[in-house]
Amino acid sequence: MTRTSLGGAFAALIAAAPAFAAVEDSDGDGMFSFDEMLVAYPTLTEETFITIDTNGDGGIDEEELAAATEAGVLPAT
Ligand SMILES: [Ca+2]
Ligand SMILES: [Ca+2]
Repeated sequence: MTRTSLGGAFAALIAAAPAFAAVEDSDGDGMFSFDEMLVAYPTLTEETFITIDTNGDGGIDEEELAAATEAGVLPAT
């Protein structure tokens, strides 16, 4: 019973966090590269990455990531 309630609290925590919080800009250039996106989305394909990169600058900014999350383009994690 304890395990069930703990699981519920954990699920609520995950649901409350923004979906893009999982992606980390590890080199600090202000954009998420394909490699940085792969850390959060291991099944991401280059084709999907290009689709998400709507301004074609080779990196995903937070706006593009939020739009992709809303559109459901990103693979499930
Ligand atoms: Ca980066
Ligand atoms: Ca971009």
